[in-house]
Amino acid sequence: MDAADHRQLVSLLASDLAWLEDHCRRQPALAREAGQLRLAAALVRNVVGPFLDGGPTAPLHIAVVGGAGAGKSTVVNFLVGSAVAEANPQAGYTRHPTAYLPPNVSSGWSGHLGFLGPLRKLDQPAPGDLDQDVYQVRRVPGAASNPLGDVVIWDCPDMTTWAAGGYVPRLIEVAALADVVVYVASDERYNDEVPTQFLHLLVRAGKAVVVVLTKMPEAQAGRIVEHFQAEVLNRLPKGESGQPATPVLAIPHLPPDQLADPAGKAGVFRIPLINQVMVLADPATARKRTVDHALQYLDTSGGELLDVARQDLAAMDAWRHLVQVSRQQFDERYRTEFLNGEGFRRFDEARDRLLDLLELPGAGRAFAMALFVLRLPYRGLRSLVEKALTRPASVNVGEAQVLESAFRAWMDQLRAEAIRRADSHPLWRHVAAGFNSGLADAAADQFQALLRSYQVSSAEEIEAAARAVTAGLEKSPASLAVLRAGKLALDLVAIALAIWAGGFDWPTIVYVFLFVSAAHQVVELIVRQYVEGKRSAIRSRKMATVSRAVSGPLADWLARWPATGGSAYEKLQGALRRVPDTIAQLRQLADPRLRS
Ligand SMILES: Nc1nc2c(ncn2[C@@H]2O[C@H](COP(=O)(O)OP(=O)(O)OP(=O)(O)O)[C@@H](O)[C@H]2O)c(=O)[nH]1
Ligand SMILES: [Mg+2]
Repeated sequence: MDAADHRQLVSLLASDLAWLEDHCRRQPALAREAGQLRLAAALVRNVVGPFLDGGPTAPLHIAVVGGAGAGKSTVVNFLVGSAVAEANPQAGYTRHPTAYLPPNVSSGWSGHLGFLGPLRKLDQPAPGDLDQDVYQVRRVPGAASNPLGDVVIWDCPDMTTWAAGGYVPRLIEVAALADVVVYVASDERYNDEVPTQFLHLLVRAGKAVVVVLTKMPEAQAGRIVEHFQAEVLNRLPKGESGQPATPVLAIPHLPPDQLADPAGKAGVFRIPLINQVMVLADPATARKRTVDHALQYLDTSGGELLDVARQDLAAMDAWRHLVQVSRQQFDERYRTEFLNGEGFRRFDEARDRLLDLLELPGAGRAFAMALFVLRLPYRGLRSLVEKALTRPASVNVGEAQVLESAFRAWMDQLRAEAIRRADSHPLWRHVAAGFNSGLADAAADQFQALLRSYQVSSAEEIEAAARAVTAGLEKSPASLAVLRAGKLALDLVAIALAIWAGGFDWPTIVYVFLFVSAAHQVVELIVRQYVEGKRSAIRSRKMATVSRAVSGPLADWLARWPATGGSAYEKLQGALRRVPDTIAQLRQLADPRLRS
């Protein structure tokens, strides 16, 4: 496998994860999952990709994260050793990441393709509250080199909500990049829900984390650290990351002159922080650990990341199933309410024409007429019996009418089911809302268009099938002659039998009437049977045509409807299939280099 291949894998995985993230972002209830997917994609782009590309393992990246106004920018200043970052009393001031490069730190690490995703590097310095998808890099002036060595220190926007589409993903980008994360929480708000969830996510993602608690009175520092360990860190699911315990430090509330001089007047609080970070930012091992943990996290949480998609797929499957079941009911209704009652009278005419054809033409006409006369009493009797036996034909409702009412029932069923299930998944809510805003009308338009083109072809089809009953014989004089001869033979046999049975006596007349009628009845039965076969064939064909040309395309249209924006269903399925595969392949590519 060469460089191009691993780049392809990295961009495939990143774009699948990005697509899933976008899919979650459209569902407000899945904001947290969207954040999780963003972290996964950013790990792929910012950590795994550059490593497989053979990028340098230095400088290391240290990201400072936490809730709004927690003291992140203040902690950045402690890490850098001078007041470089804008600490601002307005909580939520910092809106895009800023990288601080202490003296002697290498640059040129930002050139990797896909690095920090959509974040654009600013050419000019800008205030920290610039709310755009950007990041800036500031070289720290001064001669003293940083004890942390070759590190980039990132000041980040706050983590206060998962929902924000704007600045939170910027923070997640940098957190994913980081080799060490410094998590900052202030004394009043160290237990806030969303920052805590984010901390848990970072630890589970295998990040090396140092916690800094800020702004408490110095005397309470020990108690608050203990409380934080018990209440926040110990709620982490155990054994998930295989990480050593997360260190927790305190920087108490300091006067402004100490804040302004972190390396001097506040040195007593800075040194323990620097020491803790140095342990984790070991240049020999830190980057490999970052890559290894990123891949491990992707590997083990891949299933969980995809759960959102699985739920959506299950909901879509349920919707598709419902559409198919109700489509079958539509077809069934057409069969019972129209096809089974429809006589297709054109076939009665075809049957009479076929019987006519079997009669002798030309010279034989007189013989045929004679037989016709002989059969008159039987005919009269039969039509009397038929009239007595058959019930008046029920009025058959027109085809279009049946199809239209079956369509309305179909829509009613879908609407009712969507409303019933609206609380179970956003997809059903989406469908239910659709029915309130034009889905039924759009479906009706689809249906009418399908119906029109079906009706045109259907009328022609019946006509052609009815014509085909006799067309074959009319075109083949030889077969017609054989059949006529057969019928003639049957009539002659009937007459012969009558004479044989009655002798040359008066009962023969009665026998002739009877036998000739019976012979004709036999022929009529055969013809009737044949035409009935054709009639039921046209029934099946019409059923198939309605299914293929009307209910099928309409069901497809309906099944696709909730997946707004094209083939979302197929894309979800594709992503579900590919993501675990791609992760495994990247793992295989990275392993030899991680071990070397
Ligand atoms: N007096 C005093 N003020 C502090 C201390 N730590 C932080 N502050 C102040 O608290 C405010 C917020 O601190 P920042 O470091 O800007 O917090 P932040 O987390 O970066 O905030 P955002 O970027 O707005 O989310 C600033 O006005 C700081 O000066 C401290 O120890 N003593
Ligand atoms: Mg700040």
